[in-house]
Amino acid sequence: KQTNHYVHPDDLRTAFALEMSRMYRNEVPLYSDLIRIVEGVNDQKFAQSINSNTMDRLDLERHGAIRLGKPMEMRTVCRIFGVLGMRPVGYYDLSAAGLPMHATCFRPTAVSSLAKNPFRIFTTLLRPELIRSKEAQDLAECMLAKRTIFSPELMRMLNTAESQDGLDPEQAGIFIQETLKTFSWAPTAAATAEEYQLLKAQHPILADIACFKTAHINHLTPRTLDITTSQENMRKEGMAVKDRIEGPPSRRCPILLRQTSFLALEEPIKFVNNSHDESLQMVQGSHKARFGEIEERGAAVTPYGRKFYDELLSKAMENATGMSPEEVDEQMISTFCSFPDDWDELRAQGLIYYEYECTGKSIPDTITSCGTDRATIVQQLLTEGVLETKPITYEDFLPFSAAGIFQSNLGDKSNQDNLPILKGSAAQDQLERALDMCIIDPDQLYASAQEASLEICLRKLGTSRR
Ligand code: OOG
Ligand code: NI
Repeated sequence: KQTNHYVHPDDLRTAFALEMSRMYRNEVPLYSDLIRIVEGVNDQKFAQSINSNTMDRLDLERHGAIRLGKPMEMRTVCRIFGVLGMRPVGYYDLSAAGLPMHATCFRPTAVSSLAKNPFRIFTTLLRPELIRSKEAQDLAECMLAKRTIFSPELMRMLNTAESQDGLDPEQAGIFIQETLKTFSWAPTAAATAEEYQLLKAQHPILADIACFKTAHINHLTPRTLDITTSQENMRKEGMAVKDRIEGPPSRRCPILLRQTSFLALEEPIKFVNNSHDESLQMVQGSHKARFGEIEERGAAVTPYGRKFYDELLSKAMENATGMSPEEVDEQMISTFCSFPDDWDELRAQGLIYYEYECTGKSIPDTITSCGTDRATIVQQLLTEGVLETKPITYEDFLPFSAAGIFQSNLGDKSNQDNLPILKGSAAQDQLERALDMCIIDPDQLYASAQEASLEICLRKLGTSRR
């Protein structure tokens, strides 16, 4: 079996992420400025904290987002990302936030792959049944039924990759270039101005999903070590920035994910003419969809920690109605006072996931494993400084933050308030049918990363399961 000339999925993903970033920098020059700002802040921040060990993956680290229109697109995208070593992790019900869609995140799952390059794509799928206007629903579905966002060459390469279980370097180059076409910007809409307006009036996201020939990437997001400074620097450069940072307030011990963005740009597009006669002049218009985002990642929280976070968030948001962005931030800080802000405390209370590391110190004679349960031994090893713990980075997303990001970038708030959208219930099974795959539970990944790190340490120390 000659498999060693195939490119490793981790390397394919890195090549893809780099090409995607290059493409987006060309398409949206403002994103180049964003990268420069974030790199400047990261270099400074990194210089101040020598023991940060995230730098190796940091300059590569990105997430992006795409919005898909039909189940078949989701299935194919799932196969494509599979070749890049990315699996669907987590279910996000966006109907809870008034959006007619649900989502998953494609990302690597193995600790070693995450360490190499944790590139993620937040991928939403339209749920036409949640659109109340029958006319808009029918139009969107009819337009989506007609489109193909994958080139024949891409489908051939995808089949090849799956049947031979890998791609050689030449095939990999073709695969990546063809995949990028699917996610590139096509400034000529696949809709007439009337169709576009009809969908947009119903919900701007509908127009964005259904009126184009590609599933354009709508943002890319580098990771910053200091989102507050990055946001200040964005403002200083005159970028139109979202009015507040989503997610938990600023803390000594960062948890989960904080995000902000520069607002989507109004970009010229052309609409097709009613007559479908190509020789007729196209109608000029504009569309707002593409933006640039930054994120600061903290520790992954346990289900118990997440419940606590969600409770505090909704409490703060309830109190925040009618407040200015600055007041909301203050409200968040005061509400989150009850969420411990000390790593040992967070760990002791079972609020976060962490991994174990051997410090290099050997086991003192006072510790014997005979007749003692593992939890006690581990506690002793921690107390004696033989083992230490480090929070595990949160690799996923937050549905309410995502909704905030969507909302800020769809433009025209007024027409969102009269949205005639049904609040649907979560439909994970429906998304899994589209994917033709089960969605992986992120908590299982964090829990097993924590457990595996302990196993490795105990084996190293020779105290494993005696
Ligand atoms: C996706 C928004 C969600 C995030 O970082 O939470 C997202 C979109 O606008 O399509 O990317
Ligand atoms: Ni994002």
